[in-house]
Amino acid sequence: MSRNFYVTTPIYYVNDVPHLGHAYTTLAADVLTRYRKLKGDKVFFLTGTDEHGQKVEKAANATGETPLELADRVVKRFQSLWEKLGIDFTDFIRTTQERHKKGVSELFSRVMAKGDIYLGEYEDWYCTPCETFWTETQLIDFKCPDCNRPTEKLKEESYFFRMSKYQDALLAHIEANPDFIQPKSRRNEIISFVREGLRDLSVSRTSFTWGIPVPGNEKHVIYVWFDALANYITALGYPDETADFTDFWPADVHLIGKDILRFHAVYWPTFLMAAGLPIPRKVFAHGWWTVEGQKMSKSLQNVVEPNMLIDRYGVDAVRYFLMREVPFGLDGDFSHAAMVHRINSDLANDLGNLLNRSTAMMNKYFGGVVEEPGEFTGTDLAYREKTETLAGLLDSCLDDLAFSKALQVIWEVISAGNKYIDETAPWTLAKDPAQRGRLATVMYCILESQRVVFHLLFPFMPDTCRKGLSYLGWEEPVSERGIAWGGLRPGTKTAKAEPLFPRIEEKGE
Ligand code: ME8
Repeated sequence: MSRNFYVTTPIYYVNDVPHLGHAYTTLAADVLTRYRKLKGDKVFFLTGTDEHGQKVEKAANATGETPLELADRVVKRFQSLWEKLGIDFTDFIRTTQERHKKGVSELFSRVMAKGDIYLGEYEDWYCTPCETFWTETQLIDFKCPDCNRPTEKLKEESYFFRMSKYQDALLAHIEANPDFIQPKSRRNEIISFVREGLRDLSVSRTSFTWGIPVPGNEKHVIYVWFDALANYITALGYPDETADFTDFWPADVHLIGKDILRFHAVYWPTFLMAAGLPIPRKVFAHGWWTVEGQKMSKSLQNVVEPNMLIDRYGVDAVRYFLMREVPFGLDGDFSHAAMVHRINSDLANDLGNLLNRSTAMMNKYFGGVVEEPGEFTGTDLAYREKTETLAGLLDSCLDDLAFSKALQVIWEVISAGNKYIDETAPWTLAKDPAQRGRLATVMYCILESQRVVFHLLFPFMPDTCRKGLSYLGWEEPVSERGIAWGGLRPGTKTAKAEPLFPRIEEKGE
């Protein structure tokens, strides 16, 4: 049954150009989107940029641009990367857009009208890179406990959100909805954080001006996280009750990195409770990538630039690697050696070689034309069954956002294909004219299993799968219909495949 599905990525700060971490979350959202669409769902996939706040203002000062000039320049870098990475988003929101500013002001006003935002005074330690206030006891050597950078003491008049009021309701919600915060280890962290007690949250600043003014008191700008989190609803049209808002809110899943979980699993739900709006169904925090064993950082000059990776290895190899190498939710390491190894073993050897040898045999034995299969033997049936159960396995992997596991189970069918060829030995059958019917059946199974695989792998590697399907003579667009066994019609003309992934020389080979 078709349903509506709403997936989001964080909106990325424009003080920095896109790196591996940004590409990772956005890619995961894309795979999920393409998978849900393949299953016939109506999907809204939102990404965008976070353009307000002191961090962006400071970066603009440093480059001599206005914050908006900086944003206009950097946003293009994100948008062109998403195009190159094959990201199929529905909408791209920029927090400097009118629609967003209007929605944020309205959200702020409504929460204030309810009495949950009040004017007070703030004195605490601020970490600008994290855009976060800390109490003195939370600091470690007066440095930010999250990023270990220096903090500064700020005292200012500020509006406060009565977050404390929602502590019990939030805890009850988290406890009643075990899937709300994932993975589980992260959920436990949030539960302890909330249990320790929620303080009211400063939600305005007077020390700089680059932000959305507080309605009715223009001396203040709205706190950048209040502004940013609201993107998930302003993009749907909030405060207007648009069709998108009705169809897609609450979000099915907010995909984020582990460093911004508290904002999404504590601040955001309490803002929504105060505004009388439903809470997202799931917040999933993925892990962080290190690079060749080291933390990725500008000062180490080891920031992995996704454009460079795509130019070097090709878009689908990068998509495959990022989704396959590390279970979603855990930290992982990027290295060129690991990338090249995956390309050679999984993509060139297993996937590419299977298509190659089977289309070559088709050409040789049948002039590339698919023949009517005969009766299936035990080996054929086992191979067919392995192929047919794949769709169900993938469903459960993707429900759990287990992207790596999903690719693993797809690869089991690909390996089964290579093994099936070795066992059935078409080259031996081809020598005996009496075995021509048997050969046709074997070749049919080989092609048909790959056709199903290319459908199910499509969300991960769309270009490769389109190519693969066209070698198999499959002209229809990729859709749920194509997942079922038996789609390949006798008479279809296949073509000998060029290698999908040429091998790359491995150091030390
Ligand atoms: O936090 N590995 O934006 P941002 C994996 N504007 N992910 C990484 C990473 C790494 N090495 N480094 C960063 C913001 N990330 C806010 C979001 S949402 C309402 C506002 C991830 O550009 C990080 O975990 O600093 C985060 O999810 C994302 O990049 C965006 O970071």
